[in-house]
Amino acid sequence: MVQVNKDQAMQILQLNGTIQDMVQVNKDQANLLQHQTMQISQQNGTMGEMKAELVEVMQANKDQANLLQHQNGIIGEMKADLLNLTTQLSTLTKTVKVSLTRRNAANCMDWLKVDPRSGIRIVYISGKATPVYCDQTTDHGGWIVFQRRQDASVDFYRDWAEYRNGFGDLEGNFWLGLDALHNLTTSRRYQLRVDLQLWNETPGYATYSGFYVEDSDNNFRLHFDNFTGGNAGDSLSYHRGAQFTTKDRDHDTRSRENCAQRFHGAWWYTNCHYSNLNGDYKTSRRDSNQDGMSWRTFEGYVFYSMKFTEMKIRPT
Ligand SMILES: [Ca+2]
Repeated sequence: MVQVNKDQAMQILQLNGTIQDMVQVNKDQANLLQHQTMQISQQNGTMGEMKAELVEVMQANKDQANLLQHQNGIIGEMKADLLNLTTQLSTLTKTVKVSLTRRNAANCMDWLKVDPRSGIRIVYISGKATPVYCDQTTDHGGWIVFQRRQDASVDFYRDWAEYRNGFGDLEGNFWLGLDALHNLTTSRRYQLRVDLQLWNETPGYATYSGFYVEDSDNNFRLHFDNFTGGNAGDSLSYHRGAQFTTKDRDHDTRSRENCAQRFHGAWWYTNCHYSNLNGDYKTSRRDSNQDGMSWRTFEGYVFYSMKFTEMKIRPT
C-alpha cells in the first residue's frame, strides 16, 4: 500500500513537472504572439503612411499630366501659327519675285530663277509682252521653245505671213514666229537645241552655239557658229547662211522650183534640204517623198520622218 502511494506520488510529481513545462511553453508562445502583434501593428502604421504618400504622388502625377496636356495644346497652336506665317511668307516672297519677273523676264532663263516648272510664261521681246513655252527640264532648263511637232493636228504647210507671226498652240504643235525669233536672238547671245524622237521613240538632239536669224528685210537668214554636239548629228550646217523660204516666198538656191512647195515645209532651204522639221507630219517612219519632218543625220537619210520635234533657245 505504502509502495503504491509512493509510486503515485512519483507520478504526481512527474505530472507536476510536465504541467509546469507546458505552462512555460504557453507563456513563451503568448510572449511571441504579443511581439508579433506589435510588429503587425507597426507594419500597418508604415503601410498607412506609404498609402498616403502614394496618393500624394498619384495626385502630383495627375497634375503634371494635366499641365503637360495644356502645354502640348499651346505648342500645337504655336506650331499652327508658325506654319501659317511660313506659308504667308512663302507666298509673299513668290509674289514679289513673280512681279519682278513679270516686269523684267526677257527669256525662260529669267523665269527659271523664280519658277522651276515648265509651261507658258510671259516674256518681254523688244518691249512687247509675249507668251512663250518654257522648257525648264531639258539639260537643266531655261529654254524658250519656238517649234514643236507632236501630232498631225496643226498644219505646218503655211505662208510667209504665218511663219513670220507664228501659229498653233503653245501647249501642243506651234511655230513661235520669225519676228520674235529675230528679236530674241539679236538681243543677246543664244544657243540652239533641237530635240527629236524617232518612231521607235529613240530620243536624239543636236546643239549649236551663237544662233540667230536676221530680220524680215533679210528674209530671216540663218546664222550660228558651230554644231556643239548631240547624238542626232548635224543636219543644219548645210543650211547655214540660207534665207527662209515658204510656199509663197522663194529664197532658196534651187532654180525653177520652190523647195517649200516641193517638200511641203518652210525652212532655211538652200538647194533643198538635210533637215525639214516643218514638213508634213507623217503617221509612220517611212517618208518616200522626202516631205516629212526629216533630220538626215539621225536616221541616216531624208526618207524618214520624226515622231516628235522641238526647237529651242536659251541665253549663253
Ligand atoms: Ca527656188
